[in-house]
Amino acid sequence: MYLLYTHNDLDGVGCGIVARCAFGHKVEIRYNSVGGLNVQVERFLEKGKKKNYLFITDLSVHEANERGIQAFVQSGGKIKLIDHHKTSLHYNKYPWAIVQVEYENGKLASATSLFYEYLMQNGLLKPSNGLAEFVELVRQYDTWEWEKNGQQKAKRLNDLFYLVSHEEFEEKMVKRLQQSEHFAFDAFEEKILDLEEEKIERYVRRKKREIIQAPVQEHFVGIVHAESYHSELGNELGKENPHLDYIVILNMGGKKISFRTIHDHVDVSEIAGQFGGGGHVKAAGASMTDDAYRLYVAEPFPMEPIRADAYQNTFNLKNSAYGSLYENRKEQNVFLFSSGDSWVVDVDGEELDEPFPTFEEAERYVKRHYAAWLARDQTYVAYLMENMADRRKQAGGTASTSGFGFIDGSQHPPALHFPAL
Ligand SMILES: [Mn+2]
Repeated sequence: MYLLYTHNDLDGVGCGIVARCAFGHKVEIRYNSVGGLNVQVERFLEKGKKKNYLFITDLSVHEANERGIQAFVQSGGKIKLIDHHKTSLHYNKYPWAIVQVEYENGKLASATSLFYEYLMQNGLLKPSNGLAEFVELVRQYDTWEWEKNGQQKAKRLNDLFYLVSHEEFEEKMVKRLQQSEHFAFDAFEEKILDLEEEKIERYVRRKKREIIQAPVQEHFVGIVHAESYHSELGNELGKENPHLDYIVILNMGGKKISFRTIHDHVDVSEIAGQFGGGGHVKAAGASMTDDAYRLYVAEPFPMEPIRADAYQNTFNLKNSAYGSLYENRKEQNVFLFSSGDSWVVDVDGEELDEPFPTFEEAERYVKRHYAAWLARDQTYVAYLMENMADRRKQAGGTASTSGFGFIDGSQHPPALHFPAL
């Protein structure tokens, strides 16, 4: 008898589907959360049945189980752990583990693709075109390669996965892969997936209005509470807020945390590791420990959500030669303008000492330290007029009155001509 203990996401259940194609009813499959696996493995080791063959895929075990597996295998037990998480790489010192994050051609591995290849190489699975296509879709989804490849089908496969139970998905896919040469959705699924896509978009849009930003340890972090669509949210919120080091998605009911980043300077698997979790460099997860609760839930709780940049502006644009105005919940006016080769930040009339070499760096600073967003045109125009009037007063009315100009000799841009004003 074969046993498969695997993860309960698409990649984990992908392993279940591959196993079913290889072993039919001769495999017992259990889908586990990250936290649920250790108990299963403990029970398996306690029973100590040497005739069963256990595969563990897409998940890792704690240290006691690691030692237990090693002892069990040394005494003749049969266990294989196949994973692609960076935080599992140290298992490679054991003969019972195959952990690979990346292929030689630079593509990222998934548990499903590694398990599929393992079974093929060991003569346990016959090659099939449809199954190969399915495995590749799972791999692209799990590694997020689908996005840069424009492989919408991989994304839709994951959407479909969350619309039905794991068992139903497994059964549906196995039947389909055994019957046809190519992997495809049927017309009804296509229709449902269109609806689901719209639903996800609405959900993500709503969550964009709930995100708060907080300094946590040495990082600036975006925090949002959500039960579903963590990958989509992590990606969207990360891209919309590049000034944040990483995004944290809290599932209070499940007591779980997801960590996502779009940046190379942060490794979220290390951050998840502080709370006993793990994963990949750009996507990781952990259980909600007391520490995590304090840092990500309790302390930031009184904070208000950050607002998105005004997006329909004609005048107040980023990187503008006339300067760009930001505002925040403290009603501070933060004005970014270029002066010579650098960008200066003015907060309520006081210029910061250090200029920035680029607009992007100035904006990143302003967004991190002032939680500010790009103001709307209306606010911008009012700010410029007031600012000008103040300066005129200071200068005793000697300023040029032709058009909307800053006073000559100031560091501000010299002229601003908006016919619409
Ligand atoms: Mn995976």
